[in-house]
Amino acid sequence: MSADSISHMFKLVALGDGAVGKTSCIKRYTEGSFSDRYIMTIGTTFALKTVQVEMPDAEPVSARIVLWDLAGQPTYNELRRRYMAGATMAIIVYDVTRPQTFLDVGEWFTKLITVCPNAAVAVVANKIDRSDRLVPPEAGEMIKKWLDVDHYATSAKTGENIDDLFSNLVTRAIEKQKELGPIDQSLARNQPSKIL
Ligand SMILES: Nc1nc2c(ncn2[C@@H]2O[C@H](COP(=O)(O)OP(=O)(O)OP(=O)(O)O)[C@@H](O)[C@H]2O)c(=O)[nH]1
Ligand SMILES: [Mg+2]
Repeated sequence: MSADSISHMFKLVALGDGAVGKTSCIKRYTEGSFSDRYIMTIGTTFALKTVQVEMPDAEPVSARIVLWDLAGQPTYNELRRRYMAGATMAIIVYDVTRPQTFLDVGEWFTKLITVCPNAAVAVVANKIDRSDRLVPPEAGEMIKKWLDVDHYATSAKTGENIDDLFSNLVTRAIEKQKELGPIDQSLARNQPSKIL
């Protein structure tokens, strides 16, 4: 397969409580920028990114990701459920300075898995650049084993681990597609254009 033609299309959804840094992680990844100002996401927005992914024991593949950035505020529950449909990848973000956002990760995971049982999921401990961190790194290890997901400690501000988070998720999603077979692949490919 040629590396310069897009062979995979993925829908990624970002979940987690309000102000944990979902928009900031996506912006850092897709635009390489960060702002300290908080502008609450209203409803939903999306961004696009095309990536080359190195695959173990195979040629690199070119993948396009549609990143859906969903508002974390509870008012948007119903909207969020609809927009999660067809996601092949998800990040569930919490803020290491606000323990409640960590405690809510299990609930976000349940919401996601009921709509997208086959999604590749990463839980993200964001804002690790801050000196007032309250959620310890061990909590991340616990959640990784408990939910059987990837876990990354990131800073959208400095960019630490942001690229690793997304590129490893794409690799995982491609592997999952292979396991699931052609029917799920075509569903995943069609889903973003159906919604758009
Ligand atoms: N220090 C620091 N601040 C961050 C980081 N990520 C986000 N922030 C700040 O946290 C606030 C909220 O970030 P957003 O990305 O808007 O959060 P969100 O999860 O998209 O919030 P909603 O759209 O309301 O759901 C903003 O003021 C950001 O500048 C980080 O890694 N480090
Ligand atoms: Mg936002």
